[in-house]
Amino acid sequence: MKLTGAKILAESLRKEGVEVMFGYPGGSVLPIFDVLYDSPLRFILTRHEQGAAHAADGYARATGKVGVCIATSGPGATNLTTGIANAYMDSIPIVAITGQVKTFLIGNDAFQEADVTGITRPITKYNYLVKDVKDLALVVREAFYIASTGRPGPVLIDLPVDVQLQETEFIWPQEVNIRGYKPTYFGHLGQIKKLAKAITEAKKPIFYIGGGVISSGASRELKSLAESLKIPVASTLMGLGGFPGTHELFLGMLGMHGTVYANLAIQNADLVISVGARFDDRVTGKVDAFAPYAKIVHIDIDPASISKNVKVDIPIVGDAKNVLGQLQGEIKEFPDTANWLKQINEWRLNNPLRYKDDGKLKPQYVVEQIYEATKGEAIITTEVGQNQMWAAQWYKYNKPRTFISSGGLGTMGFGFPAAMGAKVGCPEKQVFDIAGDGSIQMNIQELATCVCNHINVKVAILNNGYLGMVRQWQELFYKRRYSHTCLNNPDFVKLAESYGAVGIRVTKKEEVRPAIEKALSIDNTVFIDFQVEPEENVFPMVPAGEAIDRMIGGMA
Ligand SMILES: Cc1ncc(C[n+]2csc(CCOP(=O)(O)OP(=O)(O)O)c2C)c(N)n1
Repeated sequence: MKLTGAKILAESLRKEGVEVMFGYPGGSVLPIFDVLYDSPLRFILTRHEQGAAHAADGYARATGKVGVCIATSGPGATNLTTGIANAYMDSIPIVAITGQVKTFLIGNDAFQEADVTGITRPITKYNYLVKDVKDLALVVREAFYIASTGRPGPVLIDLPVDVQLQETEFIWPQEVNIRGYKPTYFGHLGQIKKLAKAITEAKKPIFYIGGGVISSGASRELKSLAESLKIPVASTLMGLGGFPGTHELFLGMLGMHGTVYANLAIQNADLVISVGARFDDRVTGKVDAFAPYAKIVHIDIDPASISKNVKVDIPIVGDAKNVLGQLQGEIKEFPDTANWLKQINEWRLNNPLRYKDDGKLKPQYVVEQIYEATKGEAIITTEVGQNQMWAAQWYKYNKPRTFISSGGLGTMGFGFPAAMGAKVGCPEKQVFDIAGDGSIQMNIQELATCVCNHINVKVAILNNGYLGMVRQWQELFYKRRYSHTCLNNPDFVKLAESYGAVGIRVTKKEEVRPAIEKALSIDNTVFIDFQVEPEENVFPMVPAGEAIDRMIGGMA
């Protein structure tokens, strides 16, 4: 039977197991929206295309499936780009579908034309402009395959409106075979043996884990290896949840706002085993001074990321789960790490994460109370800034896919729509967006999406009246010259109410816990406006470009 391009698209999405899409309509996607009118696919109308892309991203991070978003041509498509770049930087599988002007108008500056494949080339893993309806089914099949295999990432399909209307026979390709695209899933045995030997000989080994542990589902293998070898584990922001946050071998986050003991451990280690992490500058600080005494091992599915930032002694290309499984079989002798763990525990005892508890309303306290009230079982999303770092430091993530944050791009406005996507994907979980008063205003319009679709998320606004993280840098490095970082905020409680959500205001420490409990008991989206100490800072902190053991505000 012949189907139109729009119908082929819907059928193909169904074949891929897509349950939900986030998006926004327009002239160049009208045929698709017409098909959606009577399709069983759940469609969630966001209030901005950026919200749709972040929602698809949050859905993907929470569920491990591919997130899907759709927008019209021109401004709809360009509004998606921040969300696409965000997913690209954090290696998140999404498929973005955009409408395009009619094929014969492409290149003519037609109304609402934007060269979206050109614009997104550097921020997608792959992208397609479909000019012939006969290619469409295969393109969709390939797009999902590319997005979700190897190092995951966003794929874009740009679909001209006339192609959506053309008809052809719908043939679903059974297989995909893309020339030149063959991810390596298993590590080279010789390299793994080298690593096993290095581990046996090490006196001060450490695991440094990143988001790759989560995307490859390697947490179990990692835990079993770390426990049997007694090797401590430090994590990047993206890796949080990849190893249990309450485990005695866990050192917390490392890098710019990492714990003192994680940073000291890596700087004194003789073997750093990096798993699915990319040596981001927020982690390494000054690269030449990073882990100066260590042999460096890098396990990563993406060969291009190996030795990109830091020169690696033992490179291992492969899927983290497989490689750690292979490694387990190769370890013949266990290292003796007793002294090393003793030393790390001394650092830990002397330099715990801390804040001054002076009876005022502190953001760290708010995050701790969210942790207690949700028993550590919520999915936490974050915005960007101090709120993000406090959420990383003060909530403990015991399971993968429970901490969802914009790591690579650091996108303000990510957390709220991502929370929406996560809740749609995991309706049985509590989802909390830990937000700043600046960031939440970047996609606050998604309140309407939440309320209209009964997406029950909680938002904890750590309202300090400032663009806090930038203000912190101005305080520390620009002599407190607060240039354009003081905010003039709306009444968040009234604002939430005006959308049909619930707003709660908290100004005192003793109101924190009851407010959180109340929010959790309400079956609606709730904004809690925590009016926290305006000039609280995130510590410890490594100034940009310094070695990561040059921390301020955290050492005993
Ligand atoms: C889209 C975007 N614009 C600008 C920045 C730069 N930036 C990083 S943190 C920050 C301040 C965030 O303020 P707020 O959301 O109030 O959070 P706080 O740091 O106070 O917790 C800014 C402006 C960014 N990360 N993203």
